[in-house]
Amino acid sequence: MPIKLTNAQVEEYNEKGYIVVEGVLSPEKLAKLREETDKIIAAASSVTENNELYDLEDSHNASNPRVRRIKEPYNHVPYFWDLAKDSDVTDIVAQLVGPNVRVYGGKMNMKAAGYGAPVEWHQDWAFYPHTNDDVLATGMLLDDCDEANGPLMVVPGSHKGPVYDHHNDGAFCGAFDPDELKVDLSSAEKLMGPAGSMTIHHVRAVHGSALNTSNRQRRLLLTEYAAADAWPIANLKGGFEAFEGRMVRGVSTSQPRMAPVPVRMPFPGAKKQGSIYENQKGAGRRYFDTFESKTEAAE
Ligand SMILES: O=C(O)CCC(=O)C(=O)O
Repeated sequence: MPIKLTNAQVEEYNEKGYIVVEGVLSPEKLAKLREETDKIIAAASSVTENNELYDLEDSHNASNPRVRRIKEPYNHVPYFWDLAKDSDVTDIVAQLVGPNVRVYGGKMNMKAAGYGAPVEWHQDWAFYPHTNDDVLATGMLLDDCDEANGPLMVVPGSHKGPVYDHHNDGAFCGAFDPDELKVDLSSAEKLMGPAGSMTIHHVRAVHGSALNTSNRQRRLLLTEYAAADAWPIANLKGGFEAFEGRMVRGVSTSQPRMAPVPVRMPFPGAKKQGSIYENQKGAGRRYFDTFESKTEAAE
């Protein structure tokens, strides 16, 4: 049976800016998702540098392939698009952003056992501001996720606050200086659950995640959804046709709804182009340990 959010879950999302919904993916769909993911990862051994599909850990090499992220997998493997437009997911999204829904983008963050990279605190809104903020990201858990394998952490209520400056040294860096914040990062909650659960976080919510130091991987398939009348103001992603092709529910509109939302543009662009992991290399101060910093400290 497809899942419908209760009123309490919708209220919780509106209040805190996130929820976790268990059992969204059936065991069959989860098995297929893992199988398709394994195929993409197996093909990474022939890849030597970041490209349009792979984002690699700094320690990646052919004999020891280490993929940090699969970029926009739905552009490369049909099953990922099937999942992005699966009504088990989009009907839930529609309860939060309205009936007309478009995919903005997506990726799978791998967070491998032992070294899976952290993601510094940030707001997705700083990367892709829209004309209104009925925009969110779902995160499908491919693995059971608990405290130890690097859960996504979100600061409750931060989606109602300001958009922070994600620049350093005159360029966008996809992270903010944790010392400049007006929110209490220690209040962040961990979005955990069994495989097949789906996290949902609001586009303005402050979030991040730590290094995976456990012996279990944590793969999270993130898909960004927007109300059809929320138009991106920094990048349509692939031009108008591709943008329209990402409608997954209801009808499109060429009349954006303008809301009084705080916006900072992600320009000048990042000195380290590519994924958020690359962008954040330009950040001045880091909050989370990295595999490299931990190893150095231990030596
Ligand atoms: O994978 C994670 O835990 C964090 C993901 C995230 O916030 C991002 O990639 O924008």
